[in-house]
Order: sequence, then structure tokens, then C-alpha cells
Amino acid sequence: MSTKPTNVEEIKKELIAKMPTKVARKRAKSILPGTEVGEPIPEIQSNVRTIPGVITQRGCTYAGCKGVVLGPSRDIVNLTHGPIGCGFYSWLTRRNQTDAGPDGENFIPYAFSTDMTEHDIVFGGEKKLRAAIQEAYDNFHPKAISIFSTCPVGLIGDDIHAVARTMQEELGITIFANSCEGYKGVSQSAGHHIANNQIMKHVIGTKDVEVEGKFKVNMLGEYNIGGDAFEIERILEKCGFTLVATFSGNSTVEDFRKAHAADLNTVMCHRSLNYVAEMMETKYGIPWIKVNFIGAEASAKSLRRMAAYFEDQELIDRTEAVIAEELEKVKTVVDEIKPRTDGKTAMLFVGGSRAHHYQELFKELGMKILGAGYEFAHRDDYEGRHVLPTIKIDADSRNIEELEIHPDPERFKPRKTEEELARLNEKGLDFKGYEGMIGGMGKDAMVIDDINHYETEKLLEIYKPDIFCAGIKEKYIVQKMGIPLKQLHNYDMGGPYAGFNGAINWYRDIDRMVNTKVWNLIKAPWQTDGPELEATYVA
Ligand code: CFM
Repeated sequence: MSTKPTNVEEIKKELIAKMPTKVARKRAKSILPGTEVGEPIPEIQSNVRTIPGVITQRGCTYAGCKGVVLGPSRDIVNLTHGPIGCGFYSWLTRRNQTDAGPDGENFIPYAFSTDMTEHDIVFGGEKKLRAAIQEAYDNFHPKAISIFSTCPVGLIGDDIHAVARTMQEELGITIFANSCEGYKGVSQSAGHHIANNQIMKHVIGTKDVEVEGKFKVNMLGEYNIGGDAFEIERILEKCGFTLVATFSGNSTVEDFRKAHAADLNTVMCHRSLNYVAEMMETKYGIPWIKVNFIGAEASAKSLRRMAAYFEDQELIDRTEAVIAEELEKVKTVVDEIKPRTDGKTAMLFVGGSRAHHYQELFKELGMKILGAGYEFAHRDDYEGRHVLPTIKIDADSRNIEELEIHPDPERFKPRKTEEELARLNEKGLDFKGYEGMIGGMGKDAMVIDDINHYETEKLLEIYKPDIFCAGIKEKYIVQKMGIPLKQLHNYDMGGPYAGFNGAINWYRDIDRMVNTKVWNLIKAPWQTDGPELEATYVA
């Protein structure tokens, strides 16, 4: 680095300086400084195609549909229709945990695939798909089977929906298909939307039962990575909420079926599940609020808003008591650790919600966020949901079906009157609201959408943060540059990090990572004088 850049705009110039003109022009629209609270937020380019040739962090549409949204449900047989690689490489890699459940039906440890080969590509794979569904049924007798198409399936045109329909009639269980070919969208985000649509069409609201409990909620967009959902379940139960269904961490298809019995939808990951929240409101009259259980203070705030919604003094008091008890434990640990982490710096480039949520946990340790960005989020996740009407629909987003949802003639029941909603709104329950990441990050912080590998290395050179958060693709490169990397997708082997106990786990892990001396002791081969590789033959 020749000159020491002083502000975000200068660093941005340096980031794109060596790119071809057209690439630089495109990337410039996805890189901008954060804003102070209340300041107008500039438009950021996001949810557009990655530039061919760069190394992106993104995954494919199939990954978002099968791996992310439906994969964590334990008793649905999630069957990949495609070559074995797609099923194999998405097998048990996301650390979405589950209880075994009272019936012991847990298919998460299995990789179900039709194992398509050249023969199927040439002559069609529908027969094989039918046989695979039959085989899964004979062996496991699951309550539901969900089919996921991979790239070649879309290219050869297998009608997976027709196969699902006929097999559902034949076997008498729920069978539905997702046209989530990897190339269908610009990232995994398209796969989320496709999964949301199919769950809505085929599962949610298919069982009318009385669900016990006074304060019934669903948790949308929580996937139990590293046990996060277990901790959230513990807290909700302690406060007195009844969790009807989680989409989809530690969940069952039965939970999904009766999810319309809840009186409030809470949205953890806005990016992946906001579609279901919206559709359930239209169809059943269930309002939704954005929550965040990453960060102790954020968890407390979310619980307070949830309790406020039900307007029940007993629930409010109990929730306050739980918060007080839990925060006391948290404070002891923060007091011990913060002197060692205060003023340290972090960068986070991950997914479509965590790059925002995890800033809370770093701030609780007194750490400074130098930069953050999502892989595949949309403008609303950056700038706030108020920009939704201004987002232009392009060819890639038009590719994804928009369901037309109407109030259910029997099941639509507004949970609150317009006046009640307005009153609660005044109390801080901004229904359907999400402020996004950029506002409040401050003008010294850098926001980058769909960061690529070149930019990552440049940023590390320039900023030298005390910790960098990303995924497995980045991990070893970052560590070789002497900077610890925390995986924010699978948490490495750590977690849970949600809720109060999760926050404590996080503080301890981050303390160890930013204060270990090991990273300063490493010298990459090219930084030493000796030969890069030495070997002797024994033979
Ligand atoms: Fe939502 Fe997720 Fe995320 Fe996501 Fe993901 Fe994930 Fe993620 Mo990896 S659903 S957007 S598609 S919070 S798998 S549990 S960690 S990129 S930030």
C-alpha cells in the first residue's frame, strides 16, 4: 500500500483502482460509507449478478432453498433431484441442530438424492425421481417429502411438480417440489423465496387444531445453527410465550401445519423468511415484528416488544423478571471481558442478516465495526423496508414466482384492530418494520455488498482488523494474513450465540480470538528468508 487512505471514499478508490473500468464502475455502486443515526441513507446496489470471474462468497439458489430454509426441518425427507454432488456437498454442513423429537423421526443425518447420471440427463430423470420417492417412502414412511431440483433438472425440463402430484395421490402423504435450480437467481436468496412459496402453498395452515397457550408466537428465520434455537426456546418458555412453530430450526412439518394458530409472527432473519411473514399476515391476519436475539440487549428489547404486543401485565412482569435475571449473569461476564476487548476492531461479511445482527454482540464488548456487508441481501436489508416500493424488478427477480395471496375465507382473523395496531405502534412496535444495516453504522464504517476475494484481501491489508468474520471460503486466507477469522455461518465448532447464554459464549470466544498472541507469531513462507518448501527423500 503506497498511501495511507484516510476515509472510506479514499479506501473505496483504492479498492477498485486496479479493476478493469467496467468492473470498477459496477463495483463502485455496491460500496459506500455507513451513515449516522437519522441521516438519509444512500442507495446501495445489491441483489444483482456477481461479475463473472471474481471469487464471490455467494451460494446458489438450490443452497438457499434446500440447505437453508427446508433443510433444518427434521421429519421432512428433503430429496435432491440431481447429480450426487449437489446432495453430498449440502449434507450436514450447516450445523443446523435438532432435537430427536418424541417420535425419533429425524432425517437430518441422511443425504437423499436421486443420483442423476448421464443416462438420466439424456433420457429424462422423472422415472428415477418417482422411484426415489417410493424408496424413501418404503424405508422411512415420512409425513412429507420435499423435492429440490438442481441445475441439470431445469435444463432438461423434468416436471418435478407433476411427479410430486402423482406420488402424493399414490402415497397419501404431503409431497411438494421446489424449482430451485442453482442458476435460477443471482444467489441463494432466490431459493429462500421459492421455499417460502412452497411452504405457504403446501404446508402452512393445513391442520386446524387448538394450540394451548395464551401468548402464541412463531419464530421466522431462525435455523438453530449451533443450537441458537434451543437457547431462544428456553428464554421464550421462561417468559411464558408458547412457540407454535419455528421456520425452520428444530422444527417438524406438524409445527408448520398449525403455524396459523399463532397470534404474532416474529422475524429473526428478515432476508430469508420475510415472504412468509407477509403472506401469513394477508392470509390469516397475523401481524409480524422484526426481532433480534443476537446480542443480550437486543434479546431483551425483542422480548419486551413481544410482551408489549399481548398487552398482558402478568406476561410483561414475568418477561421483565427474566430479563433482569439473565442480564445480571451477562453483565458479570461483560465486566470481566470488556477491558480486554474494548477498542478492538472487527469486520463482518456474511449472508443476509448476520452481518447486521452480530454488530450488536461486538458493540457489547466495546469493539468497533470497521466494515460490514451482506453476500446476497436486498436493498431493504441495507436501507430499510421503506425502500421496498422503489426497488426495480429486474429479469432475475422476475424469474421467481410471486404468489397471489388472499384472506383465507375461514381462517382469516385479524389479531388486532387498526386502532390497537396504531396504539402499539406508538409504543415502539413498528409492525412490518426493519431499519436495515446501514443507518447508524457511522460514516467511518465501510459497507460492501457481495464482497469478492480481491476486495477482502485489500481490506485486510488496509485495515488490519483484530478479527474478521466470514465463512469457510475466506477462513484460511484471512488467517494466513495473521488475522483471526470467526465463521459466522457455522460458528466453527462454537455456539449457541443467540439469547443471553449465547451472548456469554460469544464474549468468551471472541476474547480468546482477539487476545491470543498466536497470529502475530506466524510468518507466511514468503515472509521468511528460507526456502518456501523443504523436503528430503527417505528412500
Ligand atoms: Fe438468514 Fe441464516 Fe443469514 Fe441466510 Fe445463509 Fe446461515 Fe447466513 Mo450462512 S438464513 S441470511 S442464507 S441468517 S446459511 S442461518 S449463516 S449465509 S447470514
